[in-house]
Amino acid sequence: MKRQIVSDSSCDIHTLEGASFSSTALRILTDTREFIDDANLSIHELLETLKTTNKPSSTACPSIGAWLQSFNDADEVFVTTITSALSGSWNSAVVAAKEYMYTFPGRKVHVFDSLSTGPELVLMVEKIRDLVKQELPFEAIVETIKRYQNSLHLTFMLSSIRNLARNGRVNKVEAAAVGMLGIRLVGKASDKGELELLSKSRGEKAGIRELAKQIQALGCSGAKIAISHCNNEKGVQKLCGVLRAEYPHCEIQVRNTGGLCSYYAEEGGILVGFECA
Ligand code: X90
Repeated sequence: MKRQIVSDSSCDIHTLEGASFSSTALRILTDTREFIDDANLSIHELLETLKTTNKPSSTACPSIGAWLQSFNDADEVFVTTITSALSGSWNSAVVAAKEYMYTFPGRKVHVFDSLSTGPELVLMVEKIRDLVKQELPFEAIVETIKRYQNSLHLTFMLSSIRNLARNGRVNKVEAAAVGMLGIRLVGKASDKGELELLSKSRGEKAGIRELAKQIQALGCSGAKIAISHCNNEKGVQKLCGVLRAEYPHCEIQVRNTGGLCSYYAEEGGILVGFECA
């Protein structure tokens, strides 16, 4: 029996060691170009292109056809998507799943709405991989992941929410913070899968401190933390210093944001997914 783990490209990874994994690309559209968020995308080129234009840009979720292809002819498919509160990705995947099961009776697809993005998706797909390795039945995996999801949080620190605001992904109060120079916005993915602002800090140092504080306040268990950042090695280093002191036995993964998260988190943005007790 063939099993496939699939996520949309908001999860920042294109391969998953020890699993048959596929990432389904979202797209980033500028006035002159279309960037496909796959393994070939140069994040540098994407960010440079965005810097040189003041014209509107946007993103697009995977098509039903793209999802169907990524299911890779498997008998059982576990799909994770970016929050359905901010993207049509989940909806598109659900339609694809229905079509797939109709076309191939007996095959199974479950689509998890992460209510989050980036590193929280990484934690989810890695947990699915572990359960697949244990050869648990399909339904048991689905139930275990639903419970696991309840123990996860995503926090972030952003220096700009220009792209979120211009694409209508933040509310008016939050959009008012656009263009505040030197301000770091710290927030989390809400229970509904929306962007929730928790505080504004003056400067990077205070922002990182605040981010670490929120991670602790939300009940981080200190077992496993996944971090994605958009060109902010320095900030991540500082954050890891604080986290390692607080959680000496924690597994901390650090990676760069992929195309979709780089577009919305923007230069300097840090996303942190973690398990809670
Ligand atoms: O369908 C599409 O075009 C994709 C739209 C995605 C919009 C939101 C992306 C957020 C990326 C920004 C900071 C973390 C926010 C977490 C809220 C759940 C990352």
